[in-house]
Amino acid sequence: MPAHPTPLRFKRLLLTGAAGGLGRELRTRLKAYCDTLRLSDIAELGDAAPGEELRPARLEDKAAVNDLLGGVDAVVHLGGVSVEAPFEPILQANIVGVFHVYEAARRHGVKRIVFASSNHVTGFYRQDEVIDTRVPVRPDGLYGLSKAFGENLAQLYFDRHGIETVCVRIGSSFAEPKDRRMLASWMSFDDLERVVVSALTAPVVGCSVIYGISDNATRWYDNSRAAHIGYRPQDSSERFRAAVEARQPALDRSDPATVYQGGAFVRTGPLE
Ligand code: 15L
Repeated sequence: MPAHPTPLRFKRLLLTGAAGGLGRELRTRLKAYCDTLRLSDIAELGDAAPGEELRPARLEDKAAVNDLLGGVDAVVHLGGVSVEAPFEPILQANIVGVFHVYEAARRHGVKRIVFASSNHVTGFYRQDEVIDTRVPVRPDGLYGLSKAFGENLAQLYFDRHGIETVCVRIGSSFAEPKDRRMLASWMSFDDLERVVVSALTAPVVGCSVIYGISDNATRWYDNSRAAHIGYRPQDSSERFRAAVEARQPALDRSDPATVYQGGAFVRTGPLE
């Protein structure tokens, strides 16, 4: 039963990063919204289920990415490096790679992209601040910076070429929150599906930014400027609170990971 009730079906959707943690979740869920789901990754994708097309591709390979977008109606772009890492792999997958995706979209006339951005675009805001989707970026590392580049690229391709994007600054999307920080940043997999399908199907999005979190009692993000996307989270981290707090009773307030929204990302290197 799809978590998002939409009458819209796509002929062919492309999901990049389909072998990753969130890609595997969306692989099973997005099939309900399209006739054909094209899946891409550099990691093993297994066998194609009915209605799936497997297209392994490296994002830094311009020709391969160009082929990948042929004949698709919309793209859910999760592909790339998803944690802090040295500059070279981030440069190739997240900067060169995202450019190839938008160039291919332009050439093939693809008009809607859901870009998996990250809370780490604004990770250096403090945990005692609630920010909306229009504050200046404050990346907490090279990974967050590369996602900020992707968001800016999305804006350029909307302004120049009319390609619409919803940049989803994903919080922490796991089966359950792993620590106290994630009580604020957590997004359930059902809510992940809801935000992605809302972003794919909202009639007019231009280039929008939305934070991808559940309806958590504690949160640092205000999505009111993204209400046009129609994302209505149905889950909350609250039911995990007691267990998480019991597991992590004391917080070290001198630790930057406790002070800043990006958590441990604010102190992970290497910035080389
Ligand atoms: C991210 O952007 C990562 O891809 C994910 O692995 C989590 O660490 C998440 O942020 C987070 O901030 O919890």
